[in-house]
Amino acid sequence: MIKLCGFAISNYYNKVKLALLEKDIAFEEELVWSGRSPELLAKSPLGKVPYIETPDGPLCESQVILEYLEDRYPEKPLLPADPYAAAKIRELMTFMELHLELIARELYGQAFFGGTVSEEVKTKVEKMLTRNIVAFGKLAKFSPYIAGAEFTMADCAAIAHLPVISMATKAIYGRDFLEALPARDYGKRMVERATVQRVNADRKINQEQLASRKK
Ligand SMILES: N[C@@H](CCC(=O)N[C@@H](CS)C(=O)NCC(=O)O)C(=O)O
Repeated sequence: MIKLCGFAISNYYNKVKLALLEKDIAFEEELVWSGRSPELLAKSPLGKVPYIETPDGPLCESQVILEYLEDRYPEKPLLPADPYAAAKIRELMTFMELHLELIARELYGQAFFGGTVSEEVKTKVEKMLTRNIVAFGKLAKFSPYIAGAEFTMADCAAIAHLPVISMATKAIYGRDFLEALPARDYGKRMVERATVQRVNADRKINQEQLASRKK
């Protein structure tokens, strides 16, 4: 059986968990905090989560994991069969992760974890995110799903990443940078899914675990 390892406040962990749930793949979870322990580095060489344990060995990097799950468990696909349509889904995911999430991530230390981010970083992130969100808005459909009529693996990423980007920009700049897009309504629609409700409930439990860990 697949074992999903990591922690449930991680957006990347939840992206993978959503794919497992949506594809109806049996899996178990193991709580693993990111870090530098030799045990973790043996399975995820940068000490990042999530990673999964498969019957063939460990695998890290959420997008690689999703592609593996798609190949290994094709019964309930999260990608269209048509190569161009599938590539458009991957394009959208690349935009969300490389051009939105990774940029916004520079704010998380201050937005969520009590740290500080320099003015220089804030200015740089604002400039890049403003430009990249306009570009993302040209690709995203939100009608009703992020890439159009079907729920795809891009929704697993969007559901996990977009709210975090909204919260981080609101916390740092006092304004949700995604407000010009129908991201809030999309989020409300997605929360109606049982899979998303489970992910959100587990995230809350993990938030409490993190808080008691810090005490
Ligand atoms: N590219 C990675 C990103 C994973 C990632 O950044 N995970 C965070 C938790 S949300 C982490 O483990 N951070 C700890 C670290 O970077 O050392 C993926 O897609 O899985």
